[in-house]
Amino acid sequence: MKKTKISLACLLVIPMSSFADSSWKAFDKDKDNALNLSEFAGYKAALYAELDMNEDGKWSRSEFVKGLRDIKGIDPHWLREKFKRFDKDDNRSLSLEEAENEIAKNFKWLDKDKSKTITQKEMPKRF
Ligand SMILES: [Ca+2]
Ligand SMILES: [Ca+2]
Ligand SMILES: [Ca+2]
Repeated sequence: MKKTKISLACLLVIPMSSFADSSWKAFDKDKDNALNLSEFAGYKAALYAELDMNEDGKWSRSEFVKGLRDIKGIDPHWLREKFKRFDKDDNRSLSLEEAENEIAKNFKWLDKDKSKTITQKEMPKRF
């Protein structure tokens, strides 16, 4: 299987201003009102960087659940379920690889018409 390469590791070292203030539109580099995979990965990487409180490049369950609840107002019960699904090796921590996998899967899932971009219409409200 060909692995989609997203350089999340590189993106994480970019200093981020507060994620809460920026919408996905800030990551739409070519301004076509849609996110391609690399733009989407940039968006997600910024969000994940914000979640990693102790900046160890991994996400504990509490960082993931508490962070997304505080930033996005997402239901913690739902987040815990999500974390369990993301955490493939079940060590209660998300690695970069696990996060990258999820970002690629998430992108595919959101791209309903398989156009390889996520348009404004496909974008979930909470984005
Ligand atoms: Ca775009
Ligand atoms: Ca961490
Ligand atoms: Ca894990």
